[in-house]
Amino acid sequence: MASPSVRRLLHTTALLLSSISLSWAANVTYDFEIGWVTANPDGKADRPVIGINGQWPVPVMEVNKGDRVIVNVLNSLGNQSTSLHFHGLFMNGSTHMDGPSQVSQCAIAAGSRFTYDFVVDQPGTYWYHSHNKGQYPDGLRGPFIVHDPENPYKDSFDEEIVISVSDWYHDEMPGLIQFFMSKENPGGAEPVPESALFNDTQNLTVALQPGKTYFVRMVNIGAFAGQHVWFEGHNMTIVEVDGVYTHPAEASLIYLSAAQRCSFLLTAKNDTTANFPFVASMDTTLFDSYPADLNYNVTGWLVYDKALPLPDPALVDEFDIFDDMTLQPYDNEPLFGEPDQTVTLSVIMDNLDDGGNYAFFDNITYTAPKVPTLYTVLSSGDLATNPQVYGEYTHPFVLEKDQIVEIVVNNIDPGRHPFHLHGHNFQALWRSEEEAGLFADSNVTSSAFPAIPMRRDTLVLYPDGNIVLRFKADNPGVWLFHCHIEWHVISGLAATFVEAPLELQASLGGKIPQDHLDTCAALAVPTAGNAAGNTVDLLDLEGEPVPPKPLPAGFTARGIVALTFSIVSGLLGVAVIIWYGLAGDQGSPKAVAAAAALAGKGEEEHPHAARRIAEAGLEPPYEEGVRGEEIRPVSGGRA
Ligand SMILES: [Cu+2]
Repeated sequence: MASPSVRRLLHTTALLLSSISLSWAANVTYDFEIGWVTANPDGKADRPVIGINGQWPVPVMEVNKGDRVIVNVLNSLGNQSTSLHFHGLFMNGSTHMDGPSQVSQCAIAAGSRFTYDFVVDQPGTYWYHSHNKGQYPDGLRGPFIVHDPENPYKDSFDEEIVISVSDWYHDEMPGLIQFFMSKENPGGAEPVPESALFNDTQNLTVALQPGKTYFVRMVNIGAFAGQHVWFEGHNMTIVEVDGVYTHPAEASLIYLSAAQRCSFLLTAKNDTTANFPFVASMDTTLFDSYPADLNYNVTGWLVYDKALPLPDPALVDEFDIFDDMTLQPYDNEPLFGEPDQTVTLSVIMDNLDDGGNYAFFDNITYTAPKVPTLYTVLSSGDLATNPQVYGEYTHPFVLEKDQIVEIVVNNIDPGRHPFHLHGHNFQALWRSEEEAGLFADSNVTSSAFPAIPMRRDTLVLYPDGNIVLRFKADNPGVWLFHCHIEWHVISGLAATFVEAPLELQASLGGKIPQDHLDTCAALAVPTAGNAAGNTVDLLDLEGEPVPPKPLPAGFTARGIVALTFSIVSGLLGVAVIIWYGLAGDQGSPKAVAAAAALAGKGEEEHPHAARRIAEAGLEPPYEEGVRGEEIRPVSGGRA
């Protein structure tokens, strides 16, 4: 046992060490001029994309844990406003830097400057993207890596690799959104992407050295599609999800929803006698249709020897998906106690009076307020604790400091939805199987919750199932909780947590930077008052933005949707019969079975998918002439 003086010495040394690690913290400044450039990442279509400093893909942002990050934005788009959200960063003490427009800031007007300034105190794999008007799928999204000198796995790997995966559209979001929300699309069919990408390209090659182990950070920066990802001939040892280190877990195939991240150790083979494909395959169960030219796979290669061929990936029989609910955080944080507040939300898709298809939590489809919600907090005095001031359609929940908050989400919809909470990660206590119905109707009790639950910031909710999450309200701020399918953000699948508003007033009152207020002025957005902009009577919400009215009595939205679907499926049936008649050899049972398996569903359900995979899967899985890009791992980990 150490003597008191030795212990004091050790204590002093520890203090010294901690001050040394603090001194590593740096100011990292990015100057981002956001503007239009032309790109063609899948080799099929030139299109305008949103780039940074004249470049696209946008840069990978990289900082060290503890760094202060300053991002000076100039919006040179000319025709669109913008914003930046740093997905997964807690923004503790800086909720005004979180990014969603009309929530914690005004959009950055065309021609305006705006500075994000925050300290990053968490390690791991994140990403940044526009959080304004469904804009990021037009290109304004990229990885954000927080390196960690104290990475618990630092002795287990040699180098780091960052790989983004994404869906890709040939058309720009404003036009797609207009159609998606129109009465011409009463069933709410989401636009289906044209392609999938690795690192915003196709035919990506990753140079590996035999025997080395790589810390691979994979980020789904897509708009819509979840992605099945696997590496032929190599296992993944998962060690991080969404910025949370986990105990090691072996996986052969992972599913990454839009916005999710997964880091894993991948050990290279000891010989260089072959190269190996890796594949991301979009989750086609999300798609309502299968355009004829859709290739929903993207392939890359682990390259051991450039002189050797890049083999086609093998068809897989089924997707054996790693269940992220089985993960445990490395810090072994125990299950939070019984909640102080429970928020129960049910996901519903329905039509409103304008004929568009909207997404609801219960009876509310999110509609942005006149005044950004944070500015309502800061200008409403004691009434900031009254959810009424934030307006009915921001779907506000006021949380008290340090409450344990439970969120129950029931899916009354046959689609998969990845739910994301800003400002926190959450303990994932429960996820039902598909078709399980309401959580309240199940006989699941607290005893079914894991003692050490997995934590992340984005969790997939299964069709007609339910999830239960908990977090501690220890981060005063205004935080959205929303589905991360961008189509569903647009159609209203969001709620607002106003966390510790009085503490927020005390810490941020009078401190909103002038450039934040200036862009509001440029867009004529008020910066004080309730959701209706009323600064006199904060409980008078007359004039708050509202969604379209419900459908008139006598019309049932479901009836209209059902009618539409039955007409469409009738037409599809005819088309399928015609196709089988014309298909000839393309419809050979082997090809169709393999194709259907690849699609993750029975062939009878989606014959179109089968045909397309049969066509695409039996040919090289990539187009000639697409820019292949080689990446080399960067140094990191063990020396
Ligand atoms: Cu969704």
